[in-house]
Amino acid sequence: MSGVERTFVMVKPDGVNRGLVGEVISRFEDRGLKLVGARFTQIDEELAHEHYGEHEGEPFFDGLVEFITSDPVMAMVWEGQDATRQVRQMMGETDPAESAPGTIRGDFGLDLGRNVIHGSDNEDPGANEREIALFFDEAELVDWERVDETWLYE
Ligand code: D4T
Repeated sequence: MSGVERTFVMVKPDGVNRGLVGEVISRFEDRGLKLVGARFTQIDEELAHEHYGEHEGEPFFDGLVEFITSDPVMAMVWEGQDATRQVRQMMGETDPAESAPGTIRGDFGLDLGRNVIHGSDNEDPGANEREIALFFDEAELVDWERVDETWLYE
């Protein structure tokens, strides 16, 4: 087993309201990724600004903050080989309209501003660790072995 890492994933308020939390968790579980942290929470303005700080000043920023703070999110940490990139592939493109069927956004979304899920950017080194630290204390993350782990990795 090589390149095992942890990545931050969040079902956004649209996904929570549409009852997609279980579906999203199932997809990652079925793939073989391991859930090591989860928190159902409502993001406040301060955390929204920290999390989406790179977009401050963009025309869509205020709407994005209003949306992400509007209702609960399901914040999670998933672990596995190449987890950050694999999760991004399973999510699809930022715009659901450009996302392939079979991806989460391609199966469950239509609009850029309601794209169901967030996952750390695999092209931004350290994004996963930075985002995990924003939402979780180290003690909230669990080290454990899936019973099928020896069948998931060579
Ligand atoms: P997130 O961060 O939500 O996982 O999305 P991505 O990583 O795939 O994409 P992003 O950071 O570029 O965009 C963050 C968030 O802003 C919304 N958005 C984006 C929007 O409402 N209008 C826009 O024009 C853009 C570019 C969607 C995702």
